[in-house]
Parts: sequence; C-alpha cells; structure tokens
Amino acid sequence: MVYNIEIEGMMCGMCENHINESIRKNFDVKKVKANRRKNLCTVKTDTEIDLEKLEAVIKETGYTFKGVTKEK
Ligand SMILES: [Cu+2]
Repeated sequence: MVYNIEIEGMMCGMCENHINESIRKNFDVKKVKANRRKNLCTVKTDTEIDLEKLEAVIKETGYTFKGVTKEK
C-alpha cells in the first residue's frame, strides 16, 4: 500500500524528520518520506493502516493534517 498524506506546516528538514519518526514509531511501515515542498508525506506499507490513528498521530506532531489518499 502507498499512502499520500497531505500535511501543512513543515518548514525544514527537522520538521520532515519529526513526521517521519512519528509515523515509524506508530506504524509498521516499509518506507516513509515527508516532503515539505510538496506538503506531502508518502508512506509505504505491507498492510492497511488505521487512517483515524494516522490523522491523530499527525495532529499530535503539531502539523496540520489535510487528508490522506491511498494509491494501491
Ligand atoms: Cu522545521
């Protein structure tokens, strides 16, 4: 599965790392990559992730969760 999470408020690489680490800590992911220029975080997983929990985890970081779409 590939999830594209739209997140606003990332200003630098530390912001990206903050989000990457929070997602790694809370979910079993193969790959996670936040991109502040695109306001996006792409997450690759083998299994479905709980989208409500994902939203809560992003909100907990202090950045603005705008939505998530699943690619496949
Ligand atoms: Cu920052």
